[in-house]
Amino acid sequence: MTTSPLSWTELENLTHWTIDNTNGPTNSQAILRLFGHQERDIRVTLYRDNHAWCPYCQKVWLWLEEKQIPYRIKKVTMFCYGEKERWYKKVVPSGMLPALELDGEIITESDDILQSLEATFGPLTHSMKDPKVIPLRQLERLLFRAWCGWLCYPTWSKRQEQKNREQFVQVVEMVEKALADTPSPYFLEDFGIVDVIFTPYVERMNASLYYYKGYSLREENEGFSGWFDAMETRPTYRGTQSDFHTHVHDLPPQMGGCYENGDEQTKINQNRVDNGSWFGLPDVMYGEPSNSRQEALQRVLKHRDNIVRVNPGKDAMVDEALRCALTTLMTEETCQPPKGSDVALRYLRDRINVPRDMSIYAGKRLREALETTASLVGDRQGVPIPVKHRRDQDPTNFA
Ligand SMILES: N[C@@H](CCC(=O)N[C@@H](CS)C(=O)NCC(=O)O)C(=O)O
Repeated sequence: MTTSPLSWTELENLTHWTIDNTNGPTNSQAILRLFGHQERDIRVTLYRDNHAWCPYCQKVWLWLEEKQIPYRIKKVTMFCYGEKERWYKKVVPSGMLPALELDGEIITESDDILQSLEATFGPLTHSMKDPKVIPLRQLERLLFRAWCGWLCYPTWSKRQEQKNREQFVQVVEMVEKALADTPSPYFLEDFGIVDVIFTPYVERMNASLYYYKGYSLREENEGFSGWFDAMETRPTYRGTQSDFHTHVHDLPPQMGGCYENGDEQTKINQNRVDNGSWFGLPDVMYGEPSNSRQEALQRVLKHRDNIVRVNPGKDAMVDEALRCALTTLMTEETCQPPKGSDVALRYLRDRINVPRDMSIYAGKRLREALETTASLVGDRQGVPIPVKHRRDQDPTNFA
């Protein structure tokens, strides 16, 4: 059945989604986290990147959320998507992220930050310097290097590509063994610091290898599979969790390039991540919350003027096409958008950022509604996502 687009007011009446950014579950929009404390109790400010792309920031972010330390968040632009804020260069002249202010002192380097935090607030189950933790930290770096060796360098022969893959898989087997060494799905007896340290890059490996190499880390390895499932039971992790689409397109400029292997499976996976369906991808396995559509709608409503303005399409056309997609999102009926709006709708589909804009299922629902609507008018794609920079994501457009 087709329907006509709802007005903005009608759409507003279809969502009452809200969360308590300050005292509620972990979320990417918060600039203050209290966990029931008073603002005067705050001793910590975390400087992290606007888009939640920086893996080292995610590590510190997760730690603070798990320990429920009251803190402020100041968001900073990464070089790859915009101008570094002048005020931040006065705080950290290199502009590097993350940084932490603890009792007035600025600390950089994520491991130093975690060590200072645990010296002040106590460890997250184990200390970074615990003899059980140190070898696992080294293993995480080994896995990171094997991943970069496979993903971030072009190969000129199938043999070299195969060798890089084998080197990565060898380290994966070491990690699988470490995970199997304890009865819990986590790295040690229970969730703790080691899981926080592994999280950012394992999440990025899962996404990037699926898309660029046709290799599904989460599905092909029992230990990783159990570990991801266990992580997804934690509201802290869910709040920082990204999706495949976001990661595979935020990594190339950050890593200096990601190289695909041209395999059939890779092509299938790429098509799936870029064009859908986004449901059933191994970037999330917990069940979809009942309010994901309402969340997606609420988040678009909040930014709708800027979303329309930055879109390369004409404002009136984008406005109507977007209302069509949102109508479909909420009513599950198709809604015919204006002629020629396929490019505009897919431009937006490709620029939803999880978790910056919304949580993972809300992002999937919105991508799906945009694609369904675009497909009614054509198969043209949006302006390609750049790989050398992501200035198309400049946060000043949404200030
Ligand atoms: N060793 C540092 C690495 C931090 C790092 O590489 N940060 C990147 C972002 S992931 C950065 O700030 N780059 C500058 C920028 O992108 O603006 C740490 O552990 O904190």
